[in-house]
Amino acid sequence: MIHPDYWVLQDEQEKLLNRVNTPLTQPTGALFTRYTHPVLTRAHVPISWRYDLDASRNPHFLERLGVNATFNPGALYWQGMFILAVRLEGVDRKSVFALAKSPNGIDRFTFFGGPLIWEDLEPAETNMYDMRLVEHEDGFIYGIFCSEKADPLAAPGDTTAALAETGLVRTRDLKTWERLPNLKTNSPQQRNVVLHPTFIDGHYGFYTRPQDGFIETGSGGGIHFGLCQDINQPHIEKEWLVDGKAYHTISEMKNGQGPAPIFTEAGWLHIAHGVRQTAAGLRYVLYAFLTALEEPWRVIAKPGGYLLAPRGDERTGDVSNVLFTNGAILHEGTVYLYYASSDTRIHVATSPLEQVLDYVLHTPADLGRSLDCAETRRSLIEANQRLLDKEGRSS
Ligand code: M1P
Repeated sequence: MIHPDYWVLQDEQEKLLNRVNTPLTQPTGALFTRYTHPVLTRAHVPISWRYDLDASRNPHFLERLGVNATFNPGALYWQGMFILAVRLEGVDRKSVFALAKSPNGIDRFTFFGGPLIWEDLEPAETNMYDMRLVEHEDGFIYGIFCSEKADPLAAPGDTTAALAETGLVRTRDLKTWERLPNLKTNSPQQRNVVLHPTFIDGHYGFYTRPQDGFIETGSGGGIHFGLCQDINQPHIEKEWLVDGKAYHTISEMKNGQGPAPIFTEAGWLHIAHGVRQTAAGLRYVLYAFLTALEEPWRVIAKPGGYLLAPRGDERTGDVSNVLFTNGAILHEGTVYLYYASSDTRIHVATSPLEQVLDYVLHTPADLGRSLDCAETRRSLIEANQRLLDKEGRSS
């Protein structure tokens, strides 16, 4: 018999799932519209995925398989639905992937189908997370994610050293998933690897992030690009720099490609994350840049600074002061950016593509030095003063 508390929880969750998500009033000039509520939290996870509903087996109706957080989703517009491939982290710290869908991309996201499962090709793999969903020109939908295991070269007794590689799966129907071997590169570790959606001279293109260690990128770091001939035995021989980390910028410590870039007439639109060190720990913000259509590794425009940084409640969570994105959708001229705050919950922010391109193409670059930045600001002030002198209201 179903435990009676189930119906109480079910009614509560029903209200949450049907809650309307209204846009927040933005300060004038804000690039993206944020929304009142996160689109997905752990409270959205179906009750039957967490509780044993049977009153005889679970008389106190305890949550048997708790969920700690829902974050860092890949995103795809597919068959009229906004689809998210969510990182669903159990209280046991293992992440699994689960799909959620919404008819409008802003609210009414519901999980469906249960956690994704495929052939276990990598038995040493302990954790999987941060899937990018990419509809490739070859007809498959790919899931590219971080495949993590204990570092086999860890010093005796070190139970924290980890090794990050790139896992790959593909599907045509979001139901049956085929696991491919992990991507091989010449870098000791990789995270934030993303498949480019089109072929490059008949090759698969990948944005990579070579790194020496699990957290520190060391001599590696920076978003790179590499080509792979055979996706069934994925291997990249050579990686070259697309957008590097740099001293005293938002990406001083590291950066990483977010979703696969979005095709626009002006170039490939990239949204990435940049990480800097602060006295309170790492700070993750989101930034954008544009690359050439024929050479998606060549940056043609890069505004200075961030486009979205943690704000209000977004600032706190399991890993505070973090915004991270690995999912975005361009639908009917609007960019839907799915981002997680502080490794805890998922939000959406929207902006007309035209506005995002204006931002990317016309925002001054970071010139790298305070005095040069002062000069940029002084030019703006002087140009504005000339305009105000001509047209301004007299007081
Ligand atoms: O905790 C913040 C983020 O840290 C990692 O990103 P990066 O490799 O750039 O440091 C990832 O583990 C990501 O999942 C996480 O949100």
